Amino acid sequence: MKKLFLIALTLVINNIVFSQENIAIIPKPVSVVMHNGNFVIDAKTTVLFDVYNKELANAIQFFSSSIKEISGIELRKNLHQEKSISFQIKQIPNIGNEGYQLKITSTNITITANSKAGIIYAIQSILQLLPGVRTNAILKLPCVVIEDYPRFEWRGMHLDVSRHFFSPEIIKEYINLMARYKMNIFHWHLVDDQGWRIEIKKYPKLTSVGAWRVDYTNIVWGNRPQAKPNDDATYGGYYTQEQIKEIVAYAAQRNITIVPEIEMPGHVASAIAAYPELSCSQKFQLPLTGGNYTNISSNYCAGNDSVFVFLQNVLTEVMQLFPSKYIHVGGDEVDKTPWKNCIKCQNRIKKEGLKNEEELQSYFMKRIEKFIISKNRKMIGWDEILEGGLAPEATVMSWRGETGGIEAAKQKHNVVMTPGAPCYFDHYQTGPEGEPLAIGGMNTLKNVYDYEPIPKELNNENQKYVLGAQANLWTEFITTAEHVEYMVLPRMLALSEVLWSKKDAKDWIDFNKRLQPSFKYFDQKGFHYNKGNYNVTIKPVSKNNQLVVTLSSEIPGATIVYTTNGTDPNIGSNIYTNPITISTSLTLKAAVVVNNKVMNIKPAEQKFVIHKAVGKNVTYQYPISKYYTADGNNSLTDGITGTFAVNKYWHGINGNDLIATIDLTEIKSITNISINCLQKYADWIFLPRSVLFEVSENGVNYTTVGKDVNNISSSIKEPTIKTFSATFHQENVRYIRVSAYNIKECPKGHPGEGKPAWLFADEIMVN
Ligand code: TNX
Repeated sequence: MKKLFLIALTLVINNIVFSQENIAIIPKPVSVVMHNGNFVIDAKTTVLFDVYNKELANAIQFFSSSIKEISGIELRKNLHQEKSISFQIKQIPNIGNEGYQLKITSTNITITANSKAGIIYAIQSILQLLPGVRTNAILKLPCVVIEDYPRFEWRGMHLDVSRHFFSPEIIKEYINLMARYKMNIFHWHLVDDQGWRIEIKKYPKLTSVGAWRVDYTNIVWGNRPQAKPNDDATYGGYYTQEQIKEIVAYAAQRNITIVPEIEMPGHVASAIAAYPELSCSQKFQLPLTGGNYTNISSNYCAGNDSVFVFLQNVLTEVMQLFPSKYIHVGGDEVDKTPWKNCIKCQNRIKKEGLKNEEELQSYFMKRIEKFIISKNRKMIGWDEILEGGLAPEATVMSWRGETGGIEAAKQKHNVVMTPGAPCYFDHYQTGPEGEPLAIGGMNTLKNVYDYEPIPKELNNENQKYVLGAQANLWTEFITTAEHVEYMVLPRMLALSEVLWSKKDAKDWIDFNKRLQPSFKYFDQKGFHYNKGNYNVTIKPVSKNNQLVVTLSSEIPGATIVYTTNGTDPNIGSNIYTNPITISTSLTLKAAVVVNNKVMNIKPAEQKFVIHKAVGKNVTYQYPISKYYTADGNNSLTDGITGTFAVNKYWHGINGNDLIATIDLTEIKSITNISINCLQKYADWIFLPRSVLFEVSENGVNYTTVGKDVNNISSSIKEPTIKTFSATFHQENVRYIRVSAYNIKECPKGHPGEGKPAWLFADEIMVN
C-alpha cells in the first residue's frame, strides 16, 4: 500500500525524477507535501527581498553565492518578473524562532520565517535538493510545501583544537558541514593542556609559548616522551583575533553560534608553561607533548587572587570576540592534589569556610560566574561543576553519562546532554578493524540515531531544562581534516535528526534511504566518511535453561551468514534466520552479506564454553565496578568469554582484588578450574599478579587446589588475554572460590603510574 502511494507520487519531468523519496532532507522536516511540477533556476531568476533588512540581505548573499557556486548562475536581485524566489521575515505562529515555511511552485518560490535563522534553514533545505558540486547547468527543484522547525534549541558540535591544531580553513569547512545539517552551536575547545589556541593581546606568551610543542605526532598520544629544554617546539598554532572575528562572522551567516571554551581550573598546563606563576608550584615547565603528565602542573592556583585577575582579563578579550550568550569555562577532571599541598589554596579554604577541595573548585567557578554574569553572559561548564555546589545560574554539560544532567535539571539548571555513549565522536563507529586508531569505545551510527536527549528520570516540569545535545570530537588521536570528516560523517547527520526532527518521526530505515544523497554529496566533495556499520551483534538470550543467541546488524535488510566450526563465514555459509541454540563449546563467527559480498573486514566472533558452572550464581567479596558490569551478576558463568571488545563481557574492578565464589548448588566432581583475564595497557587494565583456586563442600572450609602466578609483564602494551588455571585430582565440591590478585597500582612508567589499576576477568570455567 505504502509503495503504491510512493509510485503515485513519482513524477517524471525532463528526465529528472522527483518522488517523496527524493525529498531526502536530513534532518527530516516536520511536514513535506509534494505537488506536480518543478521550478527552474536559470539566468532569468530573481530574488526578492527587503534590501533594508541587513540580516535578510546577509542570508540572501549566502543563498546567491551558493547558487552561483553550483550552477554559475548569477541570480538577479529585486527585478519583478514572473520567476522569482522571494524571502520574507514576518510573524508566523507555531514555528518558533528557527522555523521556516518553504513553498515551491512552478513559477515561484516563497520562503518565510520569523527570523534570519529560519530563512537560512529554508536555504539549507533547498541546497540539499540541488547537486552538491558545480554543474554549470540550470537547476531544478520539485514543487513542494515544507513547514519545518527544530525540536531542540541546542544542536551542538564540539571540536578540540588544543590536542591538535586545525587551520581556519578546516574550521570553516566544519562549520559549513554543520550548517548543511542545521546544527547551530559550534563548541570551540580552544584551551587544554597541550595547546593554548586563542590570541590574547594582554598575555602574548599564552600563544608564543603555550601554542607550540615538540612534535611527536608520529608517536601514539599516551606514549610520547616529554619535551627536553633544548628541543624545538614546532607543532601547534593559534587563531589570531582577526581570524576569530572572521570565523565568528562566517558562522553567524549560517546561523551558528560559536561557544568558546576557555578551560579552568584544570587542563591548563599550556597556560602554566607560558606563565608558571599561575600554578600552585609556580615551577617552570615545558608545553606538554601528549598524555604524559609526570611532574606537570595542570591547575591554576585557586588561592592566588592574581589568577582571577588574569582570567578576568582573558575572558574580557574572549567576550569581545564572541557574541555568544554562553561562555564555556570547562571545569572537568581537576586533580585536586596540588590544591591539597598548596598553602594559598588551604588558606582560601579556611578563610572562605569551605569544607574541602571540591568546595574550593565550586568557589572558583562561582567567582568566575559572577564575573561572566556581570558582563551579561551565561556560564556553562562540564558536569564536574556540580561537585561542591553548582554556581547559581550555571548551565551544565553532562558528559559522564546523563547523571550530572539529570541532577542539574532537577536543581532547575539548564543542561546540554553530551554523554560519552553515544555523543563522543572520538570513539570508533564500526571498528577497530578498517578504522583509524581511536581513543577506544564504540558509538555506532544507530547508537547515535537511537539517542533520546530527554532522560526518563525527568518529569514534565524538569524536561524543559534540557536545551538539547551535542557531539564532542576530542582530537588526541585525530590530526588531519580528513580524519575529522571521517569521525563526524555520517554520525553528525544522525544527531542532527535526533535534535531537529519530531521524536515520533524517527525511522531508521527511512533515515538510511535519505543518507544516500548525502553520501553522494560527500563523494562529490571528496569528504571522508564511514560507509556503514557491518558489524554483527551476537547476543545471548537464555531460554529454558539453554544458551540461545541472536544475531543482528544495523544494516537495514542485511543478510547475516555464520559458521560454528571456526572458519570465516562466506556467501555460501549458513544464513541466519532464527535464534541459534548452543549446546557444546564452540566459536561462532558471523558476517553481513550485501550484493553477494561479505562486507566485514573481520567477522564478528564469540567463543562459547559449556562447562559445569554455566548458569550458577556468583558472589563477590568486593563489588564489581558499575561501569563494567558486563551482562549482569553472573557474567563469569554465562558460557560466553570476554574478547578484545573491552566493554562487552568483561567484569572490571578498580584497584581491588576479584574474589568470586560460585555455588554449584550440588556436589560435583571436578578436575580443573580456570579464569580468563585481560591486559590492555592503554586502558589501565592489567593481568593479576596471581590467581588462587580453592574448593569447598560446605562453603566454610576451603582447600587450595592450585595457584597460577602471572608470567606476563605489566609493561606489555599489546592487548593480551591470559587463562589462569589449576588442574588437580578429582574433587567432589559444591563451592569454588577464585581469587585474582590485582597489581593494585599502574606500574612505573605508565601514564597512570601509582593510580589504581583495573583488573578485568571473564568466565570462570569449571570442568
Ligand atoms: C575526557 S570530556 C575529557 C577530554 C578528553 C576526552 C577523551 C571532558 C570534559 N574531558 O579532556 O579529551 O575525555 O575522550
